[in-house]
Amino acid sequence: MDAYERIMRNAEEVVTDEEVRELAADPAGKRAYVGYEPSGVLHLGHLLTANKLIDLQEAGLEVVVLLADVHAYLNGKGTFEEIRETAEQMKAQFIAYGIDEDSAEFVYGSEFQLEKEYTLDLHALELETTLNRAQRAMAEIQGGETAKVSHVVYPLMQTLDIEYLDLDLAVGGIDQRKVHMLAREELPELGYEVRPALHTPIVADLTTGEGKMSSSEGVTISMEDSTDELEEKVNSAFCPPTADPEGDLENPVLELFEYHVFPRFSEIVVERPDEYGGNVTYEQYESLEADLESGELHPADAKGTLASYLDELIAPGREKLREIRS
Ligand code: NAL
Repeated sequence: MDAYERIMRNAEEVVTDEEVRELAADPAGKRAYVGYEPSGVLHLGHLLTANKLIDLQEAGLEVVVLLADVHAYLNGKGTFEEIRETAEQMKAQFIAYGIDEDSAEFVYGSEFQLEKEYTLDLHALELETTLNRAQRAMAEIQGGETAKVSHVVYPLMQTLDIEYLDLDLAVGGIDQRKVHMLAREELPELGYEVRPALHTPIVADLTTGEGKMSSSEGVTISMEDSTDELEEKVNSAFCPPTADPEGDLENPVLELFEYHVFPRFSEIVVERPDEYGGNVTYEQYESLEADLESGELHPADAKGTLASYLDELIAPGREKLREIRS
């Protein structure tokens, strides 16, 4: 896999492809970032973009992880002290998960977002942007609550961070796309450059195959889950044996294989007794998907395999959490 293919693996969208190709041609010294509102426990939603950061490190880029404490505050996630503490825990779990500490930079938003120059730029951006535009950029991030003034400042700060962190690529879930589009439009108004963005998919809810998996709604898997809890959740996951003919339901079991397991392991072994066909090894996601859809691979075997690989991925972070809390 060359640098471009690795950068693009499992991306739902890049804006623009041409800009990403340019970046891939000469990745040395280029900086990509993801920002996270600190929360104490990582779940699969965080790990999907973390997988992309690992891809980017392997492609030769430097990665910046923004622990977006001010953003979490603006989004009503707690006091500054609470948010700081959860940010430290989050950082430790990312490193345990496999983000290479030596080539990654972890930055707190509050380290630069409270400076005078930043604040004046923020006000310039406030003057440039309509309320409507800022609200639309925030809608998918914030969900259904009544918008506060803080909620419209939030996407403007996210826009400005792309400049202030001196980034060459902004990475986020597809729910961040309106913020990144706002950045493309507004940064030049302040005399700053436009940077490309890469968006990862959002994995469907485990039990229904609908919507987005997150900690707040539906069932997700997190660094807090024991091996047994994880198995239980995977076993109860929605896993239709054939693709949904209407096409509007996802198969979360397949999505987890595609976005979480295959990117981190070079081969996947499904262990089965001989009377059920014996062990099978998959090197590519597509072969596993084809076997599940043709009935070659039973959903129960797929789920058992998925649970054990996810458990292996989560184990170091689970251990780290235990350490932090003891
Ligand atoms: C991502 C988030 C918050 C602030 C950021 C600043 C710069 C770049 C990315 C950022 C978190 C993200 C979320 N909006 O919904 O989790």
